[in-house]
Amino acid sequence: MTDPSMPATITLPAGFLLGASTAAYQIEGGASDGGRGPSIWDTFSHTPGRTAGGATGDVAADHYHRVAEDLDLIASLRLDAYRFSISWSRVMPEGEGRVNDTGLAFYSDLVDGLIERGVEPIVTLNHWDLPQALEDRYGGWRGRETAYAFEKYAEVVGAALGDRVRIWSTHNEPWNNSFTGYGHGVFAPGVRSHADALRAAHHLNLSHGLGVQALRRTITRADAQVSVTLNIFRVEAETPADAEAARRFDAVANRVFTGPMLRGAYPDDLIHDTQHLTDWGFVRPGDTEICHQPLDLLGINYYEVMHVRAARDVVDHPTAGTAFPGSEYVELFRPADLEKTAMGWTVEARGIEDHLIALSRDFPGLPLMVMENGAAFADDVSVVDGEQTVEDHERVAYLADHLAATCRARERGADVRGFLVWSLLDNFEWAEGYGPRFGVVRVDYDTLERIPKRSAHWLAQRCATRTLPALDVGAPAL
Ligand code: IFM
Repeated sequence: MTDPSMPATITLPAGFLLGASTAAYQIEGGASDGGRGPSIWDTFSHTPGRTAGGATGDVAADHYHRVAEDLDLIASLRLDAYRFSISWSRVMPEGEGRVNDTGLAFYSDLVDGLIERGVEPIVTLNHWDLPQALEDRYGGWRGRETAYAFEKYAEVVGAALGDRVRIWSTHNEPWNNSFTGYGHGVFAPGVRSHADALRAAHHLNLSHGLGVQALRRTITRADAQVSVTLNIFRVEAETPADAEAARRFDAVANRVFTGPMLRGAYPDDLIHDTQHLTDWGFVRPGDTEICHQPLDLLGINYYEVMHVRAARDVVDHPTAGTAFPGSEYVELFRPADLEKTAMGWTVEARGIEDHLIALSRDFPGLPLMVMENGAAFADDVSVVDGEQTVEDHERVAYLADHLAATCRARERGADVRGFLVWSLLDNFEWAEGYGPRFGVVRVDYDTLERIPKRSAHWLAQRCATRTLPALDVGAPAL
């Protein structure tokens, strides 16, 4: 007889997509190959002092040259779905106008290769690597013209891949694109201006709406699902007295995107909180209607809970060296008693469960998909019988707990359609270079050899058996 007090094995729901995510600049390399033009991340990473150890994406995981091997790797893991992003400057080297057929063919072949292997391709159009030409010509996302260039780019990609790709995201984490790139300057293009960050956020919102319209015009699959992937933060106030701090942070971090994209308006409190920085004159009549397009899916990237409390003095964000616009007196903190990843991020699986339930209530009728969840840990390579292995039990525990929490959120009514691990491969972690390793597959950066870690075998088993054994959940990392 089974003990009812023991947690049961979780069976993954039919149709639930389990897989892994990557992004172009983080894995591709081949930075000047096949007619690719430079992106703002090429320029930024080649500028001294911008990335740890001067790391660039010139080679990264060399996926551009090893795509056949990587397709076989994906197939060997039996992933349901593989999410990748398209390098805009590989497809349109100047960001607009001329289309580079070689670049487009690379992605078309990748899509075919996935479908042949029974893996669902999921495409993101913008994962931060804006063509440098658009930065030079229009000031990048500060320029309204960039939103219209994005519309054309979406049209080109939609027309080329829209007969085969079902699931699409316009942008990945526009928060980082705008606030980290144009506000804090820690990411490309390295601009430090809160007013510019808000301006960039609006043009990303506008481009999302234009991009959705362009995809709907060009995709021919009748069952297409168009989404945007946001890292909506799970914001938790330390005490009831910190509720105002939580409201402010939620406005500038989350509702600046969900307002126009999902509700058709910028929140009044956000405009009020940031009026000392900008008059919001860049929002033209009719813009928010464009931003607000019907979506089939909302992509969510979740890593940790954002714990906030009110502060007496202006608080600079620890990694950014500056405060958040309109949230100058808000402190983000990480409770000391919680486990941390190699990024210093807290491990709180219950956060994803609460988050998905809250989001499904906030946006009823809009299905959710976890497009990224994962963790960096200091992986040790050991050699067993002459073979290299990585026994990354901490990552297995992290993923098992977060997948279980996602399934619980589903059982409690959240319409979650899938869970994608960040990331398939160790990769270029932006300003942090190649130090943090998020992959379930290790990349030896000297030889570029791929070594599936214990977590890759764990993921393959989940995909094959469609179960998550209770033993894995809450298991201490060995
Ligand atoms: O590597 C990034 C990814 O590009 C976007 N989401 C968070 C990941 C980990 O920092």
